[in-house]
Amino acid sequence: MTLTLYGHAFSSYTWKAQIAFYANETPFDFHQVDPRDPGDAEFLRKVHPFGKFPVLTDGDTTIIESSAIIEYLAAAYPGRAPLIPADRLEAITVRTLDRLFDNYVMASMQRVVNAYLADRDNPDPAEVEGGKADLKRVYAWLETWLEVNRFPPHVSLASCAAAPSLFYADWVERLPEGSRLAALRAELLALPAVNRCIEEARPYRAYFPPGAPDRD
Ligand SMILES: N[C@@H](CCC(=O)N[C@@H](CS)C(=O)NCC(=O)O)C(=O)O
Repeated sequence: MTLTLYGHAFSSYTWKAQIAFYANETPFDFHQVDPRDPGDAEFLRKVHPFGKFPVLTDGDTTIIESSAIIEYLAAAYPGRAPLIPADRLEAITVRTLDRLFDNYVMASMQRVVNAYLADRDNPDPAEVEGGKADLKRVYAWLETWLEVNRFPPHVSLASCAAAPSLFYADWVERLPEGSRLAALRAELLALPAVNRCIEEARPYRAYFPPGAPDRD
């Protein structure tokens, strides 16, 4: 059966799924979506209530939402990467981190990005400052968590969620220098599966609305 992943190389949630594919060397076709393409837009609207990607098709099966795609890969195409730990209690930690990175790191970074998308020259300061304040708040929580817990072995669902969210969040609000969280970001970025996403996304950096820094 052919696995097809619909997404975009610069999209953080697409990375999340791609990292799982790359870590297990699971073969797949990549369909780079162009939301201006009527066929792509219609397909996304049909399969996802908000037309969001990534989307995975496996024959007649369609999976939406990045976390569900990774759960699907772990169940249907297991490989050496412990995407979802077999131990059910360890799996809870991985799923909790996935929710934290998506709902608080990614979402707060996206809030700032959305303010620039709405008005690149005059982004709403309440949205920009609100998003940055929420990032600082979740950074502090994660720093405390990392003081007492070990991050789950790579590459798990937690790594897949943490890598793109920390990659882009740091561009919006820098991680504190010398922090455990900054060290985790560096560790994640050095993983071959993550590095591949970074390189594939490099040509699109000019699209980052607040402006991409000259690093990474
Ligand atoms: N909760 C979704 C979020 C997906 C998402 O926000 N995708 C963005 C790209 S990173 C998207 O589809 N943007 C286009 C749009 O919203 O129309 C998931 O985990 O897959």
